[in-house]
Amino acid sequence: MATILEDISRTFSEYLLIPRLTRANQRPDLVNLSTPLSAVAPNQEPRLKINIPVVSACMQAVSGAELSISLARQGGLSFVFCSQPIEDQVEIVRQVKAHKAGFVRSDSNTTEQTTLGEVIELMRLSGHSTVPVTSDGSPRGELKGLITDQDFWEFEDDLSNMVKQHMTPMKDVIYGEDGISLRDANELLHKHKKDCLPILSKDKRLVALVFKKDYEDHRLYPMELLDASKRLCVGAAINTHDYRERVPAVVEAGADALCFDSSDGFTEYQMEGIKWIRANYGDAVVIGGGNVVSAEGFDYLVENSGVDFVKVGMGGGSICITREQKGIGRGQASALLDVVERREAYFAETGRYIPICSDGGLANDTQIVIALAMGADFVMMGRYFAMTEESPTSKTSINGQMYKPYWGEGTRRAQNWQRYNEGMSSRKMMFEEGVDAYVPLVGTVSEVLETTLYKLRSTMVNVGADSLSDYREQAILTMVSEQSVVEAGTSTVFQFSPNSELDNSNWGNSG
Ligand code: MZP
Repeated sequence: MATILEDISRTFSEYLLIPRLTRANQRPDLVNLSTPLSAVAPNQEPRLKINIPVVSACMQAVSGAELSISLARQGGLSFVFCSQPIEDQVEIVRQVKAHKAGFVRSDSNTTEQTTLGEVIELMRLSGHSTVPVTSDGSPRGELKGLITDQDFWEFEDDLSNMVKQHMTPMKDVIYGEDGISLRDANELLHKHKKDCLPILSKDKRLVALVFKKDYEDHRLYPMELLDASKRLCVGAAINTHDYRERVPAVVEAGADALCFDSSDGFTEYQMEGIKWIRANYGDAVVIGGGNVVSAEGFDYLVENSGVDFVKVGMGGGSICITREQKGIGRGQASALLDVVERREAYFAETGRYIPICSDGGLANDTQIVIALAMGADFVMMGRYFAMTEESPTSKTSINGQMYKPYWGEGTRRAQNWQRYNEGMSSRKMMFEEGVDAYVPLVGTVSEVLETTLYKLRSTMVNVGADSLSDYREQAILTMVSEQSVVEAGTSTVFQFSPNSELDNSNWGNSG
């Protein structure tokens, strides 16, 4: 006979935190939000950490290049969706890695014999105001000089002049030698009052460029998530069908972490996939597995496959109808608590710490705060990011309000049959597990995260925590009755002007 669990399936909105002692030296801005994304071996540092406990969902309406760049600049990580051809996903990963930060490969170059008119056109197309002049016009050619938009007057100079007549020649170019640190390169820019520093090999070939603008940008984004080469970090979703081809391609493009995108990861297919990646890449690659909703699912992935982090959630996503369609899933709070309890026991037994990601169903800032208190190391969100300027969809005006389309990966529109047919060869979606919807546009990634993270930091101080691991340790949660939910609201007073401009935490819906 079937086993019936005694506990009922619970959601985040059924819990509240109890305040604990706040010390005099605690302030929200001093709280550390960094969190591991890779498994942590005993007495070792994690191989990958993120600076804020937030990642974006592996979804077409969410994780494109622009959003991935914005989120990495805030300290989080995106997982570029895999419901697209491998080469398209690779292109997005490349765009994020090439975006900026430190040493960049020069993508617009010219030669001494090019005309001024042609170089102006190149500047217009590329948006760059500084163009290296190399022997053959390639990004690795011998550097002959630099030409910038300050070196000519477009409407005064003869546009048929050669670049050579206008450029700053090599004898006057300040450059750094290959191997120079970013700090030293920035010092050279500062000392010589330059905007761009070419980095040259011993034989004077162009290797990279360092820009003053990037240094200034970095100061604006102190939490930026960068790899060892100072490039922005980005993750890539993979599936159990084509990982043998997809993984090498996204790793080669520079993906910093991989994550299986599956509605149900408690499968032999996924375990085999993780094992294949470990056999081929060892620990050089960070891999997330899931989704699971039970201790049993956690054990299966962790003990059999060597997964780095485990993603929890089934049926809670804002666009998800899996529970209605198939009668399977679990309340997100119950699922998370079950998996976290098992993770703690596993840590006590082995000394190995497995980060947990709570995926989907977060309807407002409070629920993020509760999920992290319950033991999630980070949260994955779709709707939250679909509502930002940077999500990869176009805005639409409906009755004077701006919206963005948001659709589940289980819809006919997304055609992500791989997410729902683990390992199986059928390319058909027999029925939909997601809906196609609109969500209100609420602002930029940095605007929404600023409020959310400030609230998180503030609650952490209320429970006396300096870091997310302290927070999990210190948190005491209580269940709420329906009456206390009414008490928590403002139902007994009449509000003249809801302060909606200051607070976007309901993310545009009732949550
Ligand atoms: P949410 O943040 O919008 O509530 O949920 C996002 C999560 O829902 C994703 O990370 C994924 O796990 C899940 N998802 C994506 N598509 C579907 C679907 O079509 C879905 N059912 O459930």
